[in-house]
Amino acid sequence: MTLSRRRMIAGLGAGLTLGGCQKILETGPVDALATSLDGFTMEAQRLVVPRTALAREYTLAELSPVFRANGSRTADTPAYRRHLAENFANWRLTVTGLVNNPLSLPVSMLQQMPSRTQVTRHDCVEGWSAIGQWTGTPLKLILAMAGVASVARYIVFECADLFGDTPYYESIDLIEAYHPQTILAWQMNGEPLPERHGAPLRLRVERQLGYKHAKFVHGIVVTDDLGRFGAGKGGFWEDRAGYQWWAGI
Ligand SMILES: Nc1nc2c(c(=O)[nH]1)N[C@H]1C(S)=C(S)[C@@H](COP(=O)(O)O)O[C@H]1N2
Ligand SMILES: [Mo]
Repeated sequence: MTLSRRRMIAGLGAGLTLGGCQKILETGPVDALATSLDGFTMEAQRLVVPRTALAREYTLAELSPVFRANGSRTADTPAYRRHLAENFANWRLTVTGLVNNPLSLPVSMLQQMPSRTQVTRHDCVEGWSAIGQWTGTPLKLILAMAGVASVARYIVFECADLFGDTPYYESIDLIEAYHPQTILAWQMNGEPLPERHGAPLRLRVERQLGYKHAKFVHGIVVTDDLGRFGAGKGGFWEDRAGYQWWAGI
């Protein structure tokens, strides 16, 4: 089912020579068509695949020789440049919102927590995929440290990269947040997470399409209402280009 869905999107992308997310933004009708195809397959899948199922994991022999970097390849701000030069020694992941204990965690502390390593396939809505190995801290462990309030419904990820003046942001629900393969990754293919793939921390949420995998994450906000973020649809591209908030694959 995933494959046929990917073929449809890939065919769409090839036929109309879509390039980056930016191009999708510029081609409204194409995006609308992709969105309606998405809607159809997502609905069909929701009927048959349990939300808690694991995404397929691959062997190291199956790693893609080239893993494309997409969207922002850097968070090109003076502050980010400084963090990069300091090897992220002063980067903090803040956890705020509907939590009992707001947190501000250095990357080194996340790296000392139990971690998970997984080899998975990244599927971008534009029609390309790549297999990579990711190591990171399970999001559920971070949420457990913060103590999520019972009224919480969504987790919002705040990123350091800017599109004009607007930082990228994304959100997921609590089932995705507590899924065993949902991690804040700080390693890719056994190496420190490269800048272009979202250093020092990026979300891997393996049951969802690429745009949900927030890179350059510095803030996690626990909320009961996505309406307070951006234009209210739960993510940067959801608000700008009609991408589906539910991007399950
Ligand atoms: N902060 C941030 N996260 C982001 C993006 C972005 O532009 N900024 N692009 C998204 C998209 S569309 C995809 S496909 C993946 C690409 O991840 P990669 O660069 O590691 O391949 O990141 C996602 N996360
Ligand atoms: Mo993407």
